[in-house]
Amino acid sequence: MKPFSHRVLLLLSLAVLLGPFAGSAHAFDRTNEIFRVFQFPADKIPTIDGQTNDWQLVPESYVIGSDQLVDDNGKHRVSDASSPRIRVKVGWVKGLNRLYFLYEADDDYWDFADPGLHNDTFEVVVDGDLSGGPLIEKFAPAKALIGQWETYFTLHGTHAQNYHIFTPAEGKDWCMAWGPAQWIKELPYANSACAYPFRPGESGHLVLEFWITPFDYAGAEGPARAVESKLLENKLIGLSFAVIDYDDVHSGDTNNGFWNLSRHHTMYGQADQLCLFRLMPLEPKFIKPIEAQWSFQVVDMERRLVAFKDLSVGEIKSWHWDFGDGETSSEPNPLHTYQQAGHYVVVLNVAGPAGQSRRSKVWDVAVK
Ligand SMILES: [Ca+2]
Ligand SMILES: [Ca+2]
Ligand SMILES: [Ca+2]
Repeated sequence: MKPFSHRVLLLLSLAVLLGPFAGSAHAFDRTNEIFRVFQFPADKIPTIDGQTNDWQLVPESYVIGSDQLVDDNGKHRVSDASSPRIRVKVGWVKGLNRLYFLYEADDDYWDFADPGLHNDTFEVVVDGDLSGGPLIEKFAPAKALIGQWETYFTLHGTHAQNYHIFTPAEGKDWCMAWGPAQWIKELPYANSACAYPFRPGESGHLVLEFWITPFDYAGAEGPARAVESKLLENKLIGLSFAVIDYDDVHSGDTNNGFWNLSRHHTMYGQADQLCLFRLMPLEPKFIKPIEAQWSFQVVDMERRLVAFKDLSVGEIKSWHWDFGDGETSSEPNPLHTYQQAGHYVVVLNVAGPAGQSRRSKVWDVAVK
C-alpha cells in the first residue's frame, strides 16, 4: 500500500501546483476532449457544391452531433425535438491553410426570409494559432480608452475570426464575417455552397459545405498585411461553433435557442473560451507503406552548399542520394557542396521493410 499512498500524495501535490493554472483566463474549454479535424488526401479535396458524396470517406468518429452541443442560454434542452438536429464534419488538407466544413441540419422551421441577422445561423469561431484573447470590440480593454468604433477597426482580426453563416442565405451574402475585414469571406479565402429543398417556414434537411482560411492577423485594411494561420499536422487550433435557431420570422431579433460546442456563450467574442481541435494525420488507409520525399535548402550560395532533408513516409532502413553531379551519399539528411554552377537532377532512393521508393526532382536544386 505504501507506494500507492506515495503516488496519491504526488498527484495531490501536482494538483495543488497546477490548480491555479487550470483556472486561468487562457484555459480554453472542454480540454479533456480534443476534437479532431480530418485530413483529406490531396486527391480527395471536397468540391464545394452542396453535395455530400466527397465527405463519405470521413469516418463516423469525426462527426460532431447535436448531442455534443450544450444549450448555453438555458432556453431549451438539447434533446428538444424542435431544435435543429445537426451533424458537423471538419477537415483540412496538408499544404493548404483552409478548414473545410460539412454542416447538415434538420429543422422543423427554417427561418431565412429576413434580410438582417434574424436567420437560422451556423456560427463558427476560429483561432488558428491559439493566441486566445478578445475578438469582439466589446471584450477589449482598449474600448474604454479609444472607444467602441476605433476598437472595432483595430481589434477585430487580431486574435480570431467569427463567421455568422446563414442557413440558408437567400438574397444575402452567405455569411456575416464579424468585423471590418469583409474580404475574408470571399475567394481566395473562403467559399461556400448550400443545398436545401424547403421554403421559409417549412421543415427539411439542409446541407452546407464551405471552407474558411484562419488568420493570425486579418485586418480592416485588406489582405496585403494579413498573416494566414499555418495549418500543420498535429497542430492544435481553437474552434467552436454554435447553432442559432429562429422559428418565427415575426419574432424580431430574439432567437429560439443557441446551442454551442463551447459551454461559454461568450466564445463568440473571447477566443480563450473556444474548444481545442487537432489537425489529424492521414488515416492509415490513405498512407502509402513507403514513399520517398525530400526537401532542400541552399545554406550558402557562395560555397554552393546545399542541405538536403529526408521527408520520406514509412519505415526507412537505407537512403541513397544521387546529387546529379556524380556524387552520392547514404546519409538521411546530407550536406553537399557542388563544385560547379548549374541545375541538377537529384534523386533519393529509400528502402525499408515495405519495399523501395524513388523521388527525383528535375532542376529544383540550382546553384550559381
Ligand atoms: Ca461536395
Ligand atoms: Ca489567434
Ligand atoms: Ca429554425
